[in-house]
Parts: sequence; C-alpha cells; structure tokens
Amino acid sequence: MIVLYHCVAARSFRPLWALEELGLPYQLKVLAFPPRAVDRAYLGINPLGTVPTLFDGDLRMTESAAICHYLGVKYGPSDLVPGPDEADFGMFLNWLHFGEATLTFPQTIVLRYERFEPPERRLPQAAEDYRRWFLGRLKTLEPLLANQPTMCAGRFTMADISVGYALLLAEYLGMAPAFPPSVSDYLARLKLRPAFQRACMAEREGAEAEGISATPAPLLAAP
Ligand SMILES: N[C@@H](CCC(=O)N[C@@H](CS)C(=O)NCC(=O)O)C(=O)O
Repeated sequence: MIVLYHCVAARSFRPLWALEELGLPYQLKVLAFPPRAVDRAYLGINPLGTVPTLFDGDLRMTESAAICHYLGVKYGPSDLVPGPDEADFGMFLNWLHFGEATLTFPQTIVLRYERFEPPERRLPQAAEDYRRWFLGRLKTLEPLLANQPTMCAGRFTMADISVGYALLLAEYLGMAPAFPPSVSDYLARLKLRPAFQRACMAEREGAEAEGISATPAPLLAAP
C-alpha cells in the first residue's frame, strides 16, 4: 500500500492529485503544519521534516515532482507521463521541474520573509522582489497557454500537476489577480478535473479526521 504524508495546501498536494489521476489505492496521513514543529516524531519518518513523504514498500520519496513522475512510470504506462519516443518528452521534463524549481521556490521566499519569520526578521523587500520574480516567470506561460490547453504533449500530464500546484499556492498568497488571463483560465480548467476535486475531498476528509483545519491558513501562517 502506498502511504502519503500530507499537509493541507502543501506541495504534497501534487502526489495526492497524481494518485487520484492514476486511480491508485493509497493511505493518506494528514499532518498539522509544519510537521517538524508540531509532531517531532515525524522527523523519524522524514528527517527533513517536510511534506510530501511517500512510502511505496521500502521506498521513501520526498520530492513532489519526482513522486508524480515515479508513480506515472511505475504504475503506468500512463498518458500522464510522455515517453522518450514522444516529441514533447523533453518539454514534459522541463515543465515538470519548472513547476517546482522555478515557480514554487520563489514563493517560499515570499512565505518565509513575509509570514513565517518573527516580525523583527521579516524582509518586506525580499518578499516583494520574489513576488515580482514569480509573476515575471509567468510571462513564459502566458503565450503558451494562450495557444494550447495544457503544458505539453497535447494532453494533461504530470507537468500540469506540477505547474498547477505552483499556481494554486500563488492563489493562496493572493497573487491570482496578477495572473495573465490565459494562466487564470488554465488554472480554472485544472480545478474542474474530477481527480483534482477528489484530491481536494480526500485532503478535507483527512484533515477533519485529524481535527486539523482544512483551509490553507496554517500553511500561510506557520510559525
Ligand atoms: N522540493 C520539495 C519541497 C518540500 C517542502 O519544502 N515542503 C514544504 C511544504 S510546501 C514543507 O514541508 N515545509 C515544512 C518545513 O520546511 O518545515 C518538494 O517539491 O516536495
């Protein structure tokens, strides 16, 4: 049985969404955020203290985009992972990693220096610079998504999960009004996917079962 450790609205939403897209059975363990501070025992499960952690038998993985890729290949073949024989194979890998390395990382600087640090250590200039940096990166998506419904390969893939989560996080951070129209439309389309909605429901039910808030508020205001 696959086991996924998840916090509401965190990057572990990527593997949760991927599991639902693939229709795989899994056990979801929803933790309060940040698990490193709230549940010290979690460091025994993942010494980094971060989510996701996914176990598949003896295998432990802690990188959200890599987990999506792994699940699609291991439990595929699946249309969610373009193969090396496809013209968009390289672009698939590019966008899969772009979603985390280029679109999510700058948002963690915003979160840290605008919200997580104690007031005397906050850096409004750093937060504002990386907010702009993130929005600047969306300019590469704007023309692409004005001409095609998904990131690559002419269909929905794990790259859309990776980029889609980064856009969701930006929405939680209040940046959606600055999205280019084609990017807003893309995010709206992703949210209509039944597997996305099932993942949201699994997240909500898992949080409620643990007595944890099912809104992104704790992620956005972590100590
Ligand atoms: N690159 C990793 C980052 C994982 C990560 O930093 N997750 C955040 C939640 S979005 C976390 O667990 N933060 C808690 C902490 O740093 O203590 C991934 O894509 O999964």
